[in-house]
Amino acid sequence: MFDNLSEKFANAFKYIQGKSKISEENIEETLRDVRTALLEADVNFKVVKEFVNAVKEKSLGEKVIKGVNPGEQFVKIMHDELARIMGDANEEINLDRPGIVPILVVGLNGQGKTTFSGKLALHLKSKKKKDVLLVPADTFRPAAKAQLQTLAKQIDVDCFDSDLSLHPKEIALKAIEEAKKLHKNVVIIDTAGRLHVDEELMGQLKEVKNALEYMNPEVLMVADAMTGQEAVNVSKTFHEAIGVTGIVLSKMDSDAKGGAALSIRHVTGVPIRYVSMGEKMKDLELFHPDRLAKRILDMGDVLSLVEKAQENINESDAESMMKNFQKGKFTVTDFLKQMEMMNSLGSMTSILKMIPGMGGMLRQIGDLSPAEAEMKRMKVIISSMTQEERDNYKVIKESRLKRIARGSGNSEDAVKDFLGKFKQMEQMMGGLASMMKGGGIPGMPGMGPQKGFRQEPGAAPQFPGGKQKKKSSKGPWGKGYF
Ligand SMILES: Nc1nc2c(ncn2[C@@H]2O[C@H](COP(=O)(O)OP(=O)(O)O)[C@@H](O)[C@H]2O)c(=O)[nH]1
Ligand SMILES: [Mg+2]
Repeated sequence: MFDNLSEKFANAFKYIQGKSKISEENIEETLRDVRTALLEADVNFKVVKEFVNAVKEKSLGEKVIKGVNPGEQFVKIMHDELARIMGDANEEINLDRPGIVPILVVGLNGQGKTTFSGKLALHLKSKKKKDVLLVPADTFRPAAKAQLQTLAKQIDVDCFDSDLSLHPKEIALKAIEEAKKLHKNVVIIDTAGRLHVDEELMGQLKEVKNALEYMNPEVLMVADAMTGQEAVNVSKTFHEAIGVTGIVLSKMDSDAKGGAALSIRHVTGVPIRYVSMGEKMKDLELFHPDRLAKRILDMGDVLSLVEKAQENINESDAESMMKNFQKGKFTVTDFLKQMEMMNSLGSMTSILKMIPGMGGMLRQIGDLSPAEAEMKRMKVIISSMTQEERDNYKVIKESRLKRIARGSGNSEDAVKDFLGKFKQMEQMMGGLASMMKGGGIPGMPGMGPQKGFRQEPGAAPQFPGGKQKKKSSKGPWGKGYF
C-alpha cells in the first residue's frame, strides 16, 4: 500500500533537491508531479486541488531556515498537509462513559464488517480492559452468525445467541438486555450489508440506530480501502442516511492505491478511527494520520514499530536471550526465538518500511520474499531438531543430519547449509558480545579494538572469548561447520 505514491513523491522531490530557495518556477514541476501522483492514487480530485494549493502556498510563504535545505522543508510541508487532510490526531471512540456503549458496525457486503467486529472486540478486551458482547445481527446472510461465533470463540469473547428471525432492531434490544445482566461495558453489533446501497438496508439500519439512540451509539462504517473512490462515495451516502461516527478502513494490507485513506475524511467529514490490516484478529491498528503521512513520505514510523514490539514481544524470552547473549552464547533456540519475534511484528517488508529511509532502499532491492521463504525453510529444519541439538548443534553428525533432513522434507545439503549459516551467526553474535565487553568487532576495521589494544594490519581477526583462530580462505568466519 502507498508504494507507488511514495515512489512518485520521491521522484517529484528530486526537482527541488539542491536548490537554494523554493521559487514559483522551481516548485512548478514538483507540484505537477505531486498532483499527478495523487490523482493516479485515486485521491478525490477536490482533495488533490486543495492539497496542492495549500502545499504551494506554504512552500512559497515559508522563510528559509538556516541549516534546513528547501527540499527538506518541502517534505515537512507535504507531511503536515498529508496529515491534515487525513484528520490530524488519532481519534479513537470514547468508551469512558457510564453505562453500556453500543457499537453498530455497518457497511456493504464483503467489506470486512464481521472480521472487524471480532478485531475490535479483541482490541477493546485486551487493550482497554472492556467486557464485550458480540452480537450477530446480519439477518440477511445467516452464515454470518456462525462466522461471528467462530471468531468470538477464537478470541474468547461472549457472543449473543441472536434469533435471526427477528428484526435487527429487536435483536439489538434483546442483546442490550442480556449485556446488562452480564454487566458488559460494550456491545458490538455486526449488521447486514448489501451489494449496493439500497433504501431497505438504510431504513433497517436507521431503525436499529433509532432504537439505541437513548444510549448514544457509535456507528462505525467499514469501507474497503481497495475500492478507492467507491469507498469514499458509499461512506458519504451512509453518513447522510444514518449518521456515522467513525470510519474503519479495511484491507489496508492489500495493494490499494491509497485514494480512500487520503480522501475519505476530507470528503465525508467523519474521522477514520481504525485500520484493518489483514485477516488475523490482531491485525487492527488505530489510525494515526501523522504516522501514515510519514510512511507515505518514506520517513519511517518508528513509533508504531516500537509499539508493535512492545505488544508482541515476550519480555521473558527477550530477557533470557539477552542473558545468553551476554554470556557470548547463541543457540538454535535463541535463533528460533529471534525469528519468531520478527514474524510477530509482521512481514520483513512491513517492518523495514517503518524504519526511516528504508522505504526507498526497499524499492531498489525489490522483492524480499526469497529471504522470507529462506526463513520459513530454516524454521522447518529447526522444528525437526531435538532440544539437545538446538542447544548444541555440534552433536549433529551424519545420522542425525539424515534424520533432520528426512523429518523436515529437505535435502541433507539444505540442512548442512543451514548449520553452516548458523555457525556464522553464532560467531557473529559471539563477536558482538565480546565487543560489548570491549573486545571490538572481529574482522571489522575501524570498529575493532578499543584503546590500549594494538592489532597488526592484516592480523587474524579477534574471535569470541579472545581466542585467536586461524584465518581461512573463506573470510573471517572460517569454513562452515560441515
Ligand atoms: N486481507 C484482508 N482481508 C480482509 C480484511 N478484513 C476482512 N477481510 C476478508 O474479506 C472477506 C469479507 O470479510 P467479512 O468480514 O466477512 O465482510 P462482511 O461481509 O462485511 O462482514 C473475508 O474473506 C475476510 O477474511 C483485511 O483487513 N485484510
Ligand atoms: Mg458479515
